[in-house]
Formats: sequence, C-alpha cells, structure tokens
Amino acid sequence: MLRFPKEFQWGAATASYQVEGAVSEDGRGESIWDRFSRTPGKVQNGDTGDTACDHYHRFPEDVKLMADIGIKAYRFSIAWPRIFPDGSGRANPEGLDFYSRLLDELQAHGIQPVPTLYHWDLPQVLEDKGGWPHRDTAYYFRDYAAHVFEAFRDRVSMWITHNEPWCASMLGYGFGVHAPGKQDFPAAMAAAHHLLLSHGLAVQAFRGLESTGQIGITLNLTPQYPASDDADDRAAARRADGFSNRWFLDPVFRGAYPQDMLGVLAEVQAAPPIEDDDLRVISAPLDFLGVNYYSRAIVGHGDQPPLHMEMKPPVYPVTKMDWEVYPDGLYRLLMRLHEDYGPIPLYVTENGACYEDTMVSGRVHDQARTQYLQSHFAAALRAIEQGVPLQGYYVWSLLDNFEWAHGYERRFGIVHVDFADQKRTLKDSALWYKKFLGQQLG
Ligand code: IFM
Repeated sequence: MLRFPKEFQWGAATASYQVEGAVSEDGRGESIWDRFSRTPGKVQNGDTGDTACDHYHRFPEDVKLMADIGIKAYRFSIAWPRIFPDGSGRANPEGLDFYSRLLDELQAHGIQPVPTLYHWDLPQVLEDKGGWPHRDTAYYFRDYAAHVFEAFRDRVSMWITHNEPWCASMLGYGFGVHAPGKQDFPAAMAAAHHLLLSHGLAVQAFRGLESTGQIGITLNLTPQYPASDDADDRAAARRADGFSNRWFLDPVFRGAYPQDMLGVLAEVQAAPPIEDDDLRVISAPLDFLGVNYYSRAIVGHGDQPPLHMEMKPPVYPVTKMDWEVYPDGLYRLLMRLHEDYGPIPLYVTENGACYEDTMVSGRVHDQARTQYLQSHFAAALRAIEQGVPLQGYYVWSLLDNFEWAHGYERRFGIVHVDFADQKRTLKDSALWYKKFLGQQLG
C-alpha cells in the first residue's frame, strides 16, 4: 500500500469555464472562451461552456460528492468576467457572492478551498483592447486579483495566480487552437511575458495585504526526452525544455529568461517586451509551485525554425489524448524541480487521464484511469522518499467537463457527468480514490 505523510493534501481540481455554465447569469460578462467556442469550427461538435456541468447551480451536490470521496482540498478557478464583467472598474457583487457561497459550502464540509485566479477565461472586453500581448492586461489582472484577495482573504489560505501560462499564451496566441485563436508567434511571446508580469504584480499585491495565506503559480511542465543519444537530438530536447519549461521556471525562480532561448527567439524577432524591473517583479518569492503533469515528450532534431525540433511518437501506451502514460516522468520532474529550483514546496495541482468511458448498468469501470492515477501516485511517493517537499496532489478532474477545443468528447473526470440530464455517477476511479484516501487515514 502507498503510504503518504499524514498531512499530505489530497484534492481534486476543476476550472470555471470547464464546469460552471451559467454564462449569462448574475451579471457575468463575456469571456474569450464564450466568443471562441461560438465561432464555427473552433470546438469539436460546436460545443460551448454555456451549461457545462452546471456547477454554478449544482455546486452543493458536487461539494457533497467530494466530501463523500474523502477529498480534503478543492482546486477551482474564479471567473474574472463574473467579478469584473467589463474587465475592470465596478466589481459585480453577484459574481463575488457565487464564490462566497461556494466557500461556505466547502467550509461546511471541511474541504480546503484553493482558488486559481486565471484559468483562461479573460474578459472579452480586455481581449478587444489587445489581450495578453498588451501590457495593460497585466495591470488589469493585478487589480482584479487584489479585489478578490481583499474579498476572501479571511477564508482562503492558499491561492494560485495562473494556470498554465504556456497554454494561455502559446495555444491561444501562437497556435490558435485555444481562445482567442490567434496565430502570431511574437504576440504569443509577449502574452507569455505579460502573464508572468501579471503573476508577479498579483503576488506583490497579495504580500501588501500582509496576509498569512500562501500564494504560488501552476505551470504545465513536460519533461523533454531526446529521441536518441545523438548530439543534435539532445540539443533539440534542450531547446524544447527551454521553450516549454525553463521559459516559465527561470524568470519565476531565477529572475531571468534562459539565455539560450533568448538567442533562439531573437533570430525570429520574437524576443519578449521586457521593461526595467519586470524580472524583479516576476521573481517575487513564492510559497509553493503547482505542477501540472500528464506526460513526457520525445524530441528529435527537426528542420523547422526557430526551435528545430520534431516530436517523436510515444513508446508506451497512450491515453485518449494520445499522451503517453509515463509515471517515471513525474518522478524525474519532481526531482529536477527540487534540485534546480528548490527549495520550494511543490504540489501536483493536476494529474489525471482521459479515456473512453462506457456506462454499464450504472457503473463506469475505468480501470485504465485508476491504474494511471495509482502509478502516478507511486511516482510522487518515490520523490517524497527522496526528500522532495511535495505537499499535495489534485486529481484532474473531479468531473467530466468541457475539455477546451475537444468539447465534451474527452472525459477526464473521476465522476461521470451525463450532459443530457447532469446526473453525476462516481466512476470506479472515484471509488478507488475513496478507498485509497480512507487507507491514508488508517
Ligand atoms: O482540462 C485541462 C485543464 O484545463 C488544464 N490542464 C490540462 C487539462 C487536460 O487537458
């Protein structure tokens, strides 16, 4: 049996646009994902987050489900357009009230709230003014964050500024597969810089409150393995690591962008728009780092500038996302983070798997998901045994939900959601998690 430290924080995660629905209720403003998902051809089957899991109305039931499973911490995100429908200016009391009621419900069930301030639902009005490639957006984010800190500082002790700024910038502004659907590499690099700047500004605002709570950032980190021992493949993997991991880790923990990558970007006129003092702000000391891990990548040398890298096919079985199941990648990632960027407390803020689920006589026998979780928990425990200060683990996701450009086609939940009638059913993976959590108490 896997035995974790007693105080280890076991949780589950969701995100506002993926689960809430109620997109036009109680004064919520439009977000870039409302606009993007309604643009024909952008999301599979034309799905939108209009209703999603209806968590906005059903959160009491969902909190009860978590309590029943034995989950002790809930990572959710706050929708900026609920709090500031116009991006800035006057706050919307009904938006704040929704999260206040959610906090009450969590407290009543002994579940720790862990809100993320930005999980990709930028108010559309701010996108219309230039979005993340525009520096002002970072300051709007700071003001939004400061307002939320002030409103909930007495009831929230752990905050996450951003979820996966790599995805928000690169998928949204570079590759165009996420909202707002732009394909402009220099704009994506500017967006990444302003997301990081906004993170640092929010941390400054938080520290200014002299709050006793903790604050960190969540990064999606993908270990990049060279396809062979060949020097060219190794160099390509190093660049891939620079692009997806070090580009975010280095400024946050070392106050500098990786020098090798600045060179690569300068070649294509995509260097970030850094102003005096930005890196000092971005590297404001943090209380923890949130790690989202799903898989590794295998990389070889490629011809395409600027990165000259090519993704190679996986070696081991994949999930329905085509992501290779590779628990050792989590172990190595945690060890590396500790060695290269520590000491810093770590949390796995997302880990989980998408598989084809079938309901048979009211049950979902998702053995592959259970195995995925079990093997990744074991990898995390190995890291803890090696001295890595890993303090918590959040399964992605509590519920089947709106999986961005894949819509409702891809299910990550440990709880099955029937999107026709919103019925929730614990999958076998949730029942396994419940048993596992019960054993941790024993
Ligand atoms: O659903 C997403 C989540 O919003 C961010 N991290 C990865 C998950 C699975 O793709």
